[in-house]
Formats: sequence, structure tokens, C-alpha cells
Amino acid sequence: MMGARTRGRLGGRFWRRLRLVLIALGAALALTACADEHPLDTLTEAGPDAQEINDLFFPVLGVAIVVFFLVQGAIIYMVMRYRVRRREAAAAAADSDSDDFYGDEDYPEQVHGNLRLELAWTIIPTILLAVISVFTLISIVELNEVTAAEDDLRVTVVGQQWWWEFQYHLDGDTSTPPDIVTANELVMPVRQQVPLEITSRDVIHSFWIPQLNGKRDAVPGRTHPWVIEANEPGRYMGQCTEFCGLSHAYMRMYAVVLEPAEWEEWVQGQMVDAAPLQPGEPGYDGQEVFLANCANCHVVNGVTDVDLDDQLDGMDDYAGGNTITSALVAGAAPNLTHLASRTTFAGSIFELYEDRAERIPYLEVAVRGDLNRGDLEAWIRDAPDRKANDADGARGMTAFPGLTEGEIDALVEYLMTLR
Ligand code: HEC
Ligand SMILES: [Cu+2]
Repeated sequence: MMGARTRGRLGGRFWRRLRLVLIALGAALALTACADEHPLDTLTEAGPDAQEINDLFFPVLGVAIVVFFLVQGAIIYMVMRYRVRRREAAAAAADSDSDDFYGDEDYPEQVHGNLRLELAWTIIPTILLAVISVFTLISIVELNEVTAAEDDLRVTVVGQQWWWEFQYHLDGDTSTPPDIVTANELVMPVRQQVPLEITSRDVIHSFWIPQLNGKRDAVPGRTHPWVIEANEPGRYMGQCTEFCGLSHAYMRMYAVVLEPAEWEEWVQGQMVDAAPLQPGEPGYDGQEVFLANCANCHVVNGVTDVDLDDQLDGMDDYAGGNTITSALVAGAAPNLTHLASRTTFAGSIFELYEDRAERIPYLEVAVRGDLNRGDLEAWIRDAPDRKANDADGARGMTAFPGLTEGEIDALVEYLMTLR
């Protein structure tokens, strides 16, 4: 009797637990759905490569769901069909002289092995997995196919703790110094395959813009080819997807996809150096503060007088042994020549403009955008407070407790001239 009652109570607890699990699952799904207005979205592809992945993913998911319900269904059927029913158990217990409510003679027939069943559940999954692996291999080969011409745009992607640098080679030749160097926003033309060369300056990172393609690791000392392509203009979020230290979660990026004409205009704009400001010009004071405090790490083409040897002196930690081939590349910090033309900063975790920048055409944000002054000033004042550095301070931007508020205002005014 005892046994049967305990069983009944256990059953009740099981259903209560199941209900809790389902509620938690539902809440998690609901919360993740509204966590961010630009989620890292793997399910709505926005380019042919991501399409290729989802064309594989959804059929496999379908097969997996069928298998799941078949297996779980069989288990639940067995449990229900062959469970000890309370009344039977009580009767058996009454009959028996032992405490055991199920006498030995009442156990169901015990069997061992069933050749046909076992063959079936070995062969069917093997065939299933073999078929899936063939389609997977085909997809892997297709994802690696580069259809862009040799002299088309190529971008070297450099991951580092904890931001992304993009070096543009307009003629496709990655062995020469880049034409454009920018950070965190990979601006690219729509409906055109963009071949990438992915590498790292320090530890292993992984490049991932889920709406455009899968992941590819960024490994120091190696370059991994990859491609991305987008069907529609827009801003697609990406994220470092290989744990790379303290601020790994804050190592985001965007692919900014433009119509061909806008893309051309962007390229022309980025090729222009910044003109050194003269005394009396707005931003001049800020430029002075910048040259005194910031130019040993940050490059502003045409303004910072780059002596690469000086610059890299004591910066080995940053450069990670990579050969610096261009005066545009600081080897340490984002190139700020066109900072104001970007919509985000610091690994794309802060918006540079208040009003959601994608509502303004990308090429106009620097003119029409409403500066997010709070985050930018806070960043300059104390970057490690906004985004954690390594404990040894050898990574990321240093704090500037010595700058006055006036100097910070001047710096911001200067940075906003960098369009
Ligand atoms: C020790 C080197 C160093 C110095 C000095 C330095 N920075 Fe930085 N700065 C960095 C690094 C590294 C990053 C990227 C940090 C990140 O994204 O996590 C950065 C990022 C930035 C960014 C965001 C750029 C982007 O596109 O994401 C701005 C703006 C900036 N710094 C401004 C300044 C100003 C202004 C100064 C001078 C007061 C300064 N920095 C001094 C290393 C430095
Ligand atoms: Cu990372």
C-alpha cells in the first residue's frame, strides 16, 4: 500500500516540475525575443551564404524533430503501457507474503535482445546521418567558393581584444598596404560577394555575422579566407564568437550594407585624409589635446605624424608580432580618421548617435546625427570603466583621469570633425 501511494505522489510532483520547466522555457523564449532590436539572428538569412546554411539547417531540423517525437513517443508509450498499475500492485501486494508488492512470479517476461529491432535502429540512423553528411559536405564546399574576381574588393579582418579592424584592399591585393582602415563597421556594397581574409593580432577570435554567413576563426599568424554577401542594404549585427578574454561579450561589430552608388561615395570619403586644423579653426584645441594624449595609439591619417618605429615602441603587446605594413594601421587602436562617419564605437557596444542611426542614411549620420555625447565623453574619461580591460592594463584604452572637462569637450569637438 505504502509503495503505491508514494508512487502517486511522485507522479504529482513530476507534473508540477514539468509545468515549472515549461513556464521557465516559455519565459526564456519570450525574453530572448525582445532582448535586443538587432538580435544576432541566425534564422532570418539576409544573403546567399546564410541562405545556403539555412537550406541545410531547416531540413535537418525537420528530420531531428521527427526523430525526437518518434523516440520520445516510443519511450512514453512504453512507460505508460508497461507501468505498474496501482490496482494491480495492490492486488499483488495483498497476495504476496513478502513486503514486496510484486511477487517474483508476477514480473513481466524478461527478454534479452531483439536482432531485428537492433538492426533497424542501427541501420536507419546510419543512413540518415550519411545522407545529412553528404548535404553538409556539399554546403561546406559551396560556402568556401569565391566567385568574386581577383581584382575585386577584398577586406582583411583583424580581430583583437576587443574590437575589429577592417583593412580594405580595393584592388583585391592583400599583400600591399590597405587603401582604407576602419573599425567595427564593415561597410560593403549590396549584392556583391566580399571576400575576407580573417586574422588576429593577439588571441583566437571568431568572426560571425549570422545573417550573412557562418563563423570563421581569427587565429594569430594565420589568415582564413571567408566570404559574405547581403541581399538588402541595412545594418547586420555580428559578434566575436570565440571566448577571447574579459570583454569578449563586448566585441561586437556591424556589417553596413550600402547600395552601389552610396558604397562608391563612402569609399571616396574614406580615402580622404583629415586636414590638420589651423589655430582658430573649430576643433583646433581638441586636436592639440589629441596629439598630446591620444596620438601615440590612434592614427588620424594626415594629422598624426606616424613614425611607425616610435609608435610600435613598447606596443609589442598590442601588435602581437604582426608586421605593420601601413601607416594607416596603428597596430594598437582604431584608426580615427573617419570616426564620425561610423554609427557605433568601442566594439560596437555604444551608439555614436542618439537617434537610432539606421533611420538616417548611413552617409549622413555625421552631419544629421544627434551625438551620443554621454557615452563618448564617459569613454574618453575612463574607458576601462565602460569596458573592462585585462587586469594588467595591456589591452584596450587607458583611462585619462588627468584630462579636465574642458579638454574632454574640446576632444569631442575635434573627434566630430573627423568625418
Ligand atoms: C594606450 C593606447 C590608447 C590611447 C593613449 C588612447 N586610446 Fe582610444 N582606444 C584605444 C583602443 C585599444 C581602443 C579600442 C578599444 C575597444 O574598442 O575596446 C580605443 C578606442 C577609442 C575610441 C573608439 C573608436 C572606435 O571606432 O571604436 C575612441 C573615440 C577613442 N579611443 C578616443 C581616444 C581619445 C580621445 C584618446 C586621447 C584622450 C585616446 N583614445 C587615447 C587605445 C588608446
Ligand atoms: Cu571573443
